[in-house]
Amino acid sequence: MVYRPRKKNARLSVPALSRLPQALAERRAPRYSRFPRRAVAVAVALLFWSLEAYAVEMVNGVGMEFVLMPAGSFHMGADLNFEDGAKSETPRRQVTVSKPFYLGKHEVTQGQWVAVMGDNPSRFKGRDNPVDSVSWGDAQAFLEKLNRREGTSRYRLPTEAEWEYSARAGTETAYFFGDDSRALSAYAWQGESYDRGSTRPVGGKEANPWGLFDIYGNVLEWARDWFGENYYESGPAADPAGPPAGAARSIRGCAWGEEASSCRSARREGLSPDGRRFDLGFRVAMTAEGF
Ligand SMILES: [Ca+2]
Repeated sequence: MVYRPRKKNARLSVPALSRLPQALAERRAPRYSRFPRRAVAVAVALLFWSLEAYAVEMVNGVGMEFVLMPAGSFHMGADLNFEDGAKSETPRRQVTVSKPFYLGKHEVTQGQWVAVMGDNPSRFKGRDNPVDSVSWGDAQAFLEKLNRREGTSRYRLPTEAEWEYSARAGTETAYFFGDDSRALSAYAWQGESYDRGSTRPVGGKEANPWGLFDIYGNVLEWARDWFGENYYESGPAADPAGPPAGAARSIRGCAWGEEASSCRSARREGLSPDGRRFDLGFRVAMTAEGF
């Protein structure tokens, strides 16, 4: 007797993912269940469409990598029961980031800066090191040129709320890895001597839970907001974007020369928008399509 393999039943085979919606719709089924199957097919098709429209990660024309941050709520500000925060980091309050947005996986590098601006103002030269010694105004000039170059208006600095929400990545502790600063060296270039230290190539340490590198350490990062010392007392709970005016713009994170207590998620400072420091750069945010 010749062994004959059972004929493969095409209707039971696993269809290629791209054909799944159609396969679900066409699959023979009792009459009473046809409508639900079509509904499932439409839902699956919509899911594929939305995943394509809102890719979790993307790369732009100058090689900047972005990660999609989901909308959500978090506790913004320092918890003085467990961390040594400044008064400007309080009161800690519930804040909602109502729209998803993209945030740079890395600080803007000198290679990316030069590709857009043509010159390199950084003290510590290195193609993959973060750009340093750029003012808030310089960052705006970069963003304007980047937007023009890519034919969009979506590139901008993150708000303080967006920055801290992304840095925390769902955590409530002083650092995204807990409250014990002894783990910091795995995630951040910091604690070096200001006399002998420097920036380092981006991405050399571990990322935070949402895939962002050098959130603490390497360079401090400009945020979009005006800096308000008492802003947390009166700022809105939904999408706070800083006071309407001020003398300083907000900076977040910490620098390669700073100590661990400065490298907390809640840490915030202000600096004149004209100010340039060799331990200060920025990270780019991008508004998600349709928001
Ligand atoms: Ca940083």
